[in-house]
Amino acid sequence: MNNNDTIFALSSGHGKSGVAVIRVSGDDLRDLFLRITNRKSADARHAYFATMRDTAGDVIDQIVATYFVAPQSFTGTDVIEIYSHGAPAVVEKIFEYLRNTGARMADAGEFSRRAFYNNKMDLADVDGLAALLDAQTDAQRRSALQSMMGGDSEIYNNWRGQMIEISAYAAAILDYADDELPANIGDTIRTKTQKLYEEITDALARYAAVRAIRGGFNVVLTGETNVGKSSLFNAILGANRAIVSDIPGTTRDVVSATLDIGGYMVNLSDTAGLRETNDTIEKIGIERTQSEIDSADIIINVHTPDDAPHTLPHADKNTICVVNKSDLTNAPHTDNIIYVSAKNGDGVSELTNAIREKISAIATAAQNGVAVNARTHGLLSDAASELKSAIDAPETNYDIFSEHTRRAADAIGKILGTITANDVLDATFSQLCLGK
Ligand SMILES: Nc1nc2c(ncn2[C@@H]2O[C@H](COP(=O)(O)OP(=O)(O)OP(=O)(O)O)[C@@H](O)[C@H]2O)c(=O)[nH]1
Ligand SMILES: [Mg+2]
Repeated sequence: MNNNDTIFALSSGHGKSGVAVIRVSGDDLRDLFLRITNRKSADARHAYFATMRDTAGDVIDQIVATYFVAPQSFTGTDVIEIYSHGAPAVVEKIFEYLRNTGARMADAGEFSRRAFYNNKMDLADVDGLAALLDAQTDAQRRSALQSMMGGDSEIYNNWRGQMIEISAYAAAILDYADDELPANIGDTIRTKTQKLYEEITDALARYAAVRAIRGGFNVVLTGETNVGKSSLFNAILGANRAIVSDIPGTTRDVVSATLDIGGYMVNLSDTAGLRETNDTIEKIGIERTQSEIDSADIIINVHTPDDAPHTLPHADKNTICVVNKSDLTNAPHTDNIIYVSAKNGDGVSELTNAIREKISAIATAAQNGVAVNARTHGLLSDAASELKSAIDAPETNYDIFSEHTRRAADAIGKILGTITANDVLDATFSQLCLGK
């Protein structure tokens, strides 16, 4: 293990910038640090101002550099951070310098991989870090930070610890006499297993919401042709994106745009209006509308004053009922229906507020507990089904009970990377960019 070749990468963003951060990781980088900073001695975790020179003595740049001594660094190895001017030519010159010392460019995620091997991070933390680097909205930032800072790992470790203990007790029931074990141990472990099963099923149920926070909430405009869906789409966006016309059946393809509503990322889609049609292309459009509806987190059902529902058509909690073209009528309003006019902008901000409220309600439910992602979803489902099999095992068969709870613990171990295969590691780290 103790064989970390020296790697480097640009950890700050690419392109022209005020300052660039170049990170170097390896075993015993003290000499390299002294050469870079042109010093005779240096303390760890101090910022040193220096004039960095190449081997010919020509100045590369004026820099600030810091030396982190293992294990007190991001990777757990020795680390040097060089803060130079952000010009691509400066960065390239520093890379050349480092290459000449025998260092090599790091692979994507290689710093985090070292952090993982040196027990600085587990895989749940790495998932959080990847999500944080992708965060575009405040809600994404908060959710990712909680995972990255060990919030999820704590819950997973706790679950795994309980499962291992339960499995051990179940095995002990077979091997020990009753009076050598805690009273009612059989009942106790069954109750505990049931509770764990419920907690994990709850976490799985929050997956859709966590996915929406991380990837954006899918909000879909639907309704009959010509009700003004495309007009409303443009009004919400504040931009003329979708084609509007008085010809029914104008929109064929799904038109989507991303926007920030109250700190949440929203993927808003305009769809083909629903009607009976013989037009082949329009039919395909309507099929696409249906698949958008299937993957929607929130549906906006658009009507006009002519077909305005007098009561809410369905009280689905994730549907918003809208009557558009409110400029054409003075008819009294019905509760819980939002009246808008895409034409003059009336009610559009009420509609955006309603979308935000629905999103907040979904997001609040997802705030507590682990941020289930695509990788962990499968493993959590495995854990849940093992626990279910344990619960369903015959009262007398603690052998089977012990085996299933142990397998559940293994599934959680895989989430943390305590038990893992190389392909899982490759997939997890490669989602990170260079320099992380
Ligand atoms: N008076 C009035 N007319 C509107 C309003 N919103 C849309 N319209 C008009 O209604 C017609 C249809 O608008 P679109 O936005 O194309 O309707 P759509 O629901 O997307 O229609 P399809 O794509 O065919 O399903 C156009 O002539 C719009 O100018 C509104 O708030 N008030
Ligand atoms: Mg349209």
